[in-house]
Amino acid sequence: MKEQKQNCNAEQISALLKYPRQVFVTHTTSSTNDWAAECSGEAKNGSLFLAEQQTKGRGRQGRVWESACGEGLFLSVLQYPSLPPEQVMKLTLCGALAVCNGIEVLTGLAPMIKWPNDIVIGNKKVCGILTEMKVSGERPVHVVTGIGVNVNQKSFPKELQQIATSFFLETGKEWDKNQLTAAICDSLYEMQNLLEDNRFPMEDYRRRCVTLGREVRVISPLGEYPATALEVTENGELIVALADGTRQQVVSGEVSVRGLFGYV
Ligand code: BT5
Repeated sequence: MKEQKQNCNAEQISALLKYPRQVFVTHTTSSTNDWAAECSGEAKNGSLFLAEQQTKGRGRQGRVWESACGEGLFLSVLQYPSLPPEQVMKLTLCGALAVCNGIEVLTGLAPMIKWPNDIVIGNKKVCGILTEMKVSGERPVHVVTGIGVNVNQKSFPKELQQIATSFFLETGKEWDKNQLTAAICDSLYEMQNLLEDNRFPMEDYRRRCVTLGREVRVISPLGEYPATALEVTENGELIVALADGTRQQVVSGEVSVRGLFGYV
């Protein structure tokens, strides 16, 4: 029997969640990250914001996130974290690991992580995560974790064909975005509890991280240079070795991995 694609539905997501949260769903918005940030202070901690399409879906540094109607999951989680600022980087890793676990539980696929938080299957990107924060003084006022997952796309625009994949393209069938949302968000809840308890499973993150041991190109404000990725520290920074053997710590920014997304 042909499986029916499900649109996002707040009641269904609420019924599927093991750990209850407020859930808001709309058909069209500019960006679920903006919508979540606009609701900061009013919506409860952990609230979910979902749309069927985004008119201005974005990635990091103003890049566009392809957000055509219906086939992708566009989800933002609004949080008021009690973490000290130095731990906030770990929230990003937490998001990546939770998304991987959620995808694996639902689909049986084995997603991997390109540091810090792209989710890949094989050599292609299946999910991007955009963490945005409003800070007052030393503390974050809120953190919005925006998660874009390619679920039921049958094809991608030309410029993404070599770098993007979807669950449909990997498995030949359509998947329910409500079940996926619940699986990701329940895993996120469990991961964040571990993080706040200082028990974030960094070893699981490292095992999933395709960047480690690979040749990479670091793109920083100081320039672009080749290196080898060695390890991810307890705080989530990437340690790389340069050609002359010097070690360097990469905190954020861009790291292309040789062989991924057409980088050779
Ligand atoms: C990301 O940025 O990967 C973060 C994407 C976050 C999207 C979510 S959707 C819900 C929430 N609301 C938003 O407005 N955003 C978040 P970055 O690492 O900068 O990657 C962007 C690059 O990925 C683009 O320049 C393209 O090359 C590629 N790309 C764009 N759309 C894609 C897609 N659907 N699948 C795979 N790759 C894509």
